[in-house]
Amino acid sequence: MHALRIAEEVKDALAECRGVVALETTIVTHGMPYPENVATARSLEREIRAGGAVPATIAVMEGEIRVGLAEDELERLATTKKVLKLSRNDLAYALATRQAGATTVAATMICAHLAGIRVFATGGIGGVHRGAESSFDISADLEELARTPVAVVCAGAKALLDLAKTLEYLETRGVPVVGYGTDEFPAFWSRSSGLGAPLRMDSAAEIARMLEMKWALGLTGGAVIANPVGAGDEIPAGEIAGFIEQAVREAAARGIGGKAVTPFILARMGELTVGRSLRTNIALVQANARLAAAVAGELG
Ligand code: PSU
Ligand code: MN
Repeated sequence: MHALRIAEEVKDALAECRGVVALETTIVTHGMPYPENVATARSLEREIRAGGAVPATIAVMEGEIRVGLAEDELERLATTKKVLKLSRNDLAYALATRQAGATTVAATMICAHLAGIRVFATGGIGGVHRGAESSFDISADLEELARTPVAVVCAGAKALLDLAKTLEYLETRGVPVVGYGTDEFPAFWSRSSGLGAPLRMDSAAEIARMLEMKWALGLTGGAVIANPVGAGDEIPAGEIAGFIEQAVREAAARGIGGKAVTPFILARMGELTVGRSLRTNIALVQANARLAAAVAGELG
């Protein structure tokens, strides 16, 4: 396709049926401060390579979907002002108007699928926001998971969301949600949410078999592979709950809505926890990259 540019290394890996792991860029431009964001993005690529797979960091630049960003492209994206936060609704708009755009989970799934990539690692998916019954704010990530066949390895959904409603939505839309080595649905910064993981699997090979079976059956859509942050890196739920409540309250009080909500709350959490939430976010996404590489390697 005209607007899709796949890096040579990624193309070769796909042609040789080697593992490839997609990475998103909204976490870089809207999820973490500079320069930790660039350092983290590079560390994810290293983790994936160390796991025997090839990383494919995805963004929209100069009217193209780039699948596999060069080092200077990543740096440029991270330092460009006014990078769009792209989802399904505005992906074509960014391409047509040649604006720089970072891909969310939803947009990254679409681009990964166009390129033939089946596994993707991120921090935490979007979901049903607290108060969604009046705001109607439900991340497009959930619909994408229902429709596009890419497995998303994450530490659950971001804990600023209503996690119980997020799980209900995923169940309604037929998205498998797998706790990796856990019976509980992880809560991003915390290992524990108090909510059960709908499914549990304990190895990358088992996960790959489930994905192959799902897609062989013709079941559309992806899967959530929920990997709890390591015990040494987590912020226990009881310690972080108050900060989340404060950040969510401040977002509402300032009238922050739509696409701006999640970036505002993540940045505010970094301030309120004096950098601890950022360190945890970095650790969990690195662990997800490692697991994603293992799953990608097991897929036939
Ligand atoms: N994971 C992180 N940090 C992030 C995100 C995921 O650790 O910033 C991004 C993803 O791109 C996800 C988005 O799709 O947050 C969710 O945004 P929203 O709630 O507006 O749908
Ligand atoms: Mn939203």
